[in-house]
Amino acid sequence: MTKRTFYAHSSSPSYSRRRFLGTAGKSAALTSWGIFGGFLEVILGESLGQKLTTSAAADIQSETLPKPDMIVHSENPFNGEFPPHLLRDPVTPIARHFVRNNGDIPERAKRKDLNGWRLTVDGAVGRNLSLSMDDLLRLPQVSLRVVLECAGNGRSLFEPKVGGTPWNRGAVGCSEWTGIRLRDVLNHAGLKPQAVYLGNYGEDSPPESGEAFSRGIPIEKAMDEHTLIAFKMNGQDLPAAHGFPARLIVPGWIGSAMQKWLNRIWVRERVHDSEKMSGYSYRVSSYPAVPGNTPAKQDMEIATSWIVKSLITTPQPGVAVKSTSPVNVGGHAWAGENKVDKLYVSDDYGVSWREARLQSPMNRYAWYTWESELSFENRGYYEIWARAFDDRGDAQPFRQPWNPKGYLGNVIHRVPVLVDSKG
Ligand SMILES: Nc1nc2c(c(=O)[nH]1)N[C@H]1C(S)=C(S)[C@@H](COP(=O)(O)O)O[C@H]1N2
Ligand SMILES: [Mo]
Repeated sequence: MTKRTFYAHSSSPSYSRRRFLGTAGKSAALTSWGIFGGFLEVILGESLGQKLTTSAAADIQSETLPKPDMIVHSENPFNGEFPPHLLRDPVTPIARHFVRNNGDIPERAKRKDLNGWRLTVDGAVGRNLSLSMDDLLRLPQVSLRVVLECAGNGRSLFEPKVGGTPWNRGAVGCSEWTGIRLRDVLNHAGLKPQAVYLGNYGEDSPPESGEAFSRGIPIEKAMDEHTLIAFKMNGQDLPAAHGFPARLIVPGWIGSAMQKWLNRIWVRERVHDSEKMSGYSYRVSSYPAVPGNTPAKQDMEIATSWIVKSLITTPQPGVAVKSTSPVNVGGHAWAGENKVDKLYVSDDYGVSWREARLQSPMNRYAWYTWESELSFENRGYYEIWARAFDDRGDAQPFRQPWNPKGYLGNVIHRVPVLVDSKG
């Protein structure tokens, strides 16, 4: 039997400095994603905001929180998500994108004030940088559709219950991010050979207890051509809640890697060891934990990329349908660093499965959309189940594997429907 991925970090390449140097310069990722290569060429060098999509155009201008129809988990710090049936768009409008904050939104972001803002780069670099927005905007610009999902999305589905923001399934979106490549900035600073990791900082104030939110990524991922410092979301300046004026976009990885209100990149000679990189924060056990039993700290490993997952956005849960007409079902699927290979749906508790039509995204790291039809011959209560497979053969589980903080939840999504036999 082939060994299945337990958690995302085990499916990621090992991030040794040596491997990074060995592959630098080659664009291995592009060859397997021909469509993406073309996409990149088309939009490279375009001025910010030209690449608008229909959904983007419909985005609300208002930055008031909560966004309309949002399920609010907390006001201070602000955390809110949307129910899956409001996440139908291929490109998630700003008005439907979840918000996850550990601290307060910086005043600068609320005022949209660039005055005095700099991005500093220091640590294991040839020269320290202090860059203005104008400096950054001189670099070539790129747009990418990227799934942004909180590591804790699905946390409320863990049994036994775990602490933390009780996200259901809506702490995920796929918007279009425009910015510059992080590697262009790092190359400008010049990485020293000892550089292994970034420690990223934002302008949000620390919460009452503990340090300011800071996380990091390995140099290899930082130097990947898809890793961005973004200034725009769906063609608009970043909204205050989403990181104005700049945030990281680390495609395929958990949302916490995507530092908002970015103002400092500390190039480190060791794995970043801030509070949010340590202990049980954004870490999962290196072995399948006994549900409810917290593994020792030394058995926890940093959570990196997401694992295969899908969402049913149509129909809305609990909808009443007629047995005479087929029901349209559909949603999205994504798989971190991997491709989505298949999506199956079931209406009989997983006894039989039907393959859905799966549409590849415009570029790597965007979510796939899928659709199918189901017909019901008898009245009663049914559940629509969706199960995605990635190109490594990993699939979504039927029961949620447990870890102490409820990260990387990807148990299959189930949506109830009521069928009325009278047609
Ligand atoms: N500076 C800063 N960056 C941050 C956070 C934060 O609290 N502060 N939260 C992170 C987490 S946990 C997630 S899931 C994403 C959420 O991004 P969004 O609010 O734009 O959806 O931002 C990440 N970046
Ligand atoms: Mo998150």
